[in-house]
Amino acid sequence: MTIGSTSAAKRDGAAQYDAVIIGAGFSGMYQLHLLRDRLGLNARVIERGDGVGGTWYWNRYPGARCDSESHSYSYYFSDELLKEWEWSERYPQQPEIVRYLNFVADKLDLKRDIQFDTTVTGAVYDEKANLWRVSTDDGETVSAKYLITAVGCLSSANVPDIPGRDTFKGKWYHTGQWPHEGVDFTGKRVGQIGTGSTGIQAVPVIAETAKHLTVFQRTANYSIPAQNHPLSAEFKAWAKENIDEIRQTMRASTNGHPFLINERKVFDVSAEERRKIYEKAWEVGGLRFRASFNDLLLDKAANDTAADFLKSKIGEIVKDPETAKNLAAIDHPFATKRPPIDTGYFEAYNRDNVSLVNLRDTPIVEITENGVKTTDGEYELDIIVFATGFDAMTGSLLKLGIVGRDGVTLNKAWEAGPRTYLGIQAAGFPNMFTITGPGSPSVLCNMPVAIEQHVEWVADCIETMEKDGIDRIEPTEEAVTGWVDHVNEVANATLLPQAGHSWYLGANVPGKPRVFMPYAGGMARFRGICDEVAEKGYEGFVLSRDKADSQAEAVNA
Ligand code: N01
Repeated sequence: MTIGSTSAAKRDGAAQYDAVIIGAGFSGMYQLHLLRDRLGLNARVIERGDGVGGTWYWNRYPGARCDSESHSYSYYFSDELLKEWEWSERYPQQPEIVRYLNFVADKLDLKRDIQFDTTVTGAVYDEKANLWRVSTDDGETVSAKYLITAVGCLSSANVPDIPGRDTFKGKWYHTGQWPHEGVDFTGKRVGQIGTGSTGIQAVPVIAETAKHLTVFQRTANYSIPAQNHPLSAEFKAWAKENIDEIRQTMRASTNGHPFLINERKVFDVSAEERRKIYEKAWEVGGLRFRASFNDLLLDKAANDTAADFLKSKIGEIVKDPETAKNLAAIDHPFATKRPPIDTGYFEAYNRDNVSLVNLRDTPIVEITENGVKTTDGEYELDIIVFATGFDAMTGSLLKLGIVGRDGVTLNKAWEAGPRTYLGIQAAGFPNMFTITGPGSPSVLCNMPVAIEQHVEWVADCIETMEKDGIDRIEPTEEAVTGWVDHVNEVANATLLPQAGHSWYLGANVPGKPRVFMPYAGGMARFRGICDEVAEKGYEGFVLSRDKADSQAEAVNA
């Protein structure tokens, strides 16, 4: 295979590509662009949906909106794209993000190399041929030297297996598999299970048209107002004139957002000063609240001050004391679960047609044909909305049917939890790259920033391999073990593992191994580590060439 090939070769009747990319969201689209348009490789994207967007293609639930500020929720690799596109609001709604991704796909002419409406059913490494054989639900099998999984961290819906679910006579929906034609709640009795970021966005919108909305809350949650608003002409002009500065800030920041975490510590200031800082941060809104102090995730006593402030806000907003008490009965430190941001969430409970059920006091017993039954009685419903999250970070990868060297499945290799080096590769799966995989900053970061870093690193790595005639790359077991230890170590230095029921730990899916999955050491630090690994000739990886007798020869082990 040579750099510069433009069309798939046919081998044994099957198409052979240089690279197969699974998923056409932010990651897959950019990976295609780099491999095809920068490296001249012949790459194919396989996508389950019938359009681009990935997570945003599926998550069309009422109120779906990005929690990252729009001017930072964009590809920053191209000034041209940044200058041409215009966001309308501080936090873009789902349809606007899908429009943006279509704009990029059209501008870069990506769709001609994306196979839509196709689900990958298996990806098996053929060691002899050093090829990945990728099969799909249309009966086709294609081959590629490189396999890039760009399936997103939050794509595999978690629909809890509550007894009786299938007996329900009304309709039920999961927010992550929302019908494209929408759902009409007018005059309906709706039950929503789940109060994470998604549920908190959905409640106020569903409440607008439903006859009654019953929210079933298992874990009470903090939420900060988004303070969303249309973007002014001045702001739009500022964002276009300051692309370099915004890019630099996002790259220097811990979480890839366009603002830095304040250097001060919580107890550096008086209680009165702190209150003023929190009040101001509440008014500014969104994830910037977390940036008020630099020790909120490091010191429990410091965290308590933010937690108490946010709980007191619930008491100020929600009129019914019992509802306010249940909403504020939060059992984990602030931001140890992904902090939701909202538009009118707590206010929605002041409506006559919204009520809260605290599942900690009265757990769900079953779903009946009429609705949801808790230990306290039956709630009759026409529609149930499962805002119950995802089998995050690993769920979508493990569904792909990946089989590596010696017939070892990814499911087997990760049965005690995901094991990667830099979140990019797993030992025993040569030439398979994962974008924002477990062990990378991913979901602790503004996703496009994490995605661009991974995609560019992978493209640079493949370019080096092609130029140097390298046939395969995979990490050593030792490097993987070292990285897994490091991921745990940096997580344990924070309060993050203290939210024992968090999806960061896989705790939301019954039977899933409890392992802290994202890299909590910060995006800027992670970028530095990845760059250093590459500069040192891909330290921790084995790069090898095929010898004439087909025994692989290691070039850097
Ligand atoms: O999912 P979640 P999500 N019985 O897992 C409850 C991103 N996101 O879709 O906490 C009863 O956070 C569960 O309760 P508990 C963001 O990264 C981004 O809301 O497990 N309840 C919880 O309340 C976010 O973190 C944006 O006790 C059950 C809820 O369901 C991630 O997606 C917008 C249950 C699930 O919360 C996931 O958020 C939205 C059961 N059997 C989301 N099972 C934007 O930026 C689960 N729950 C736009």
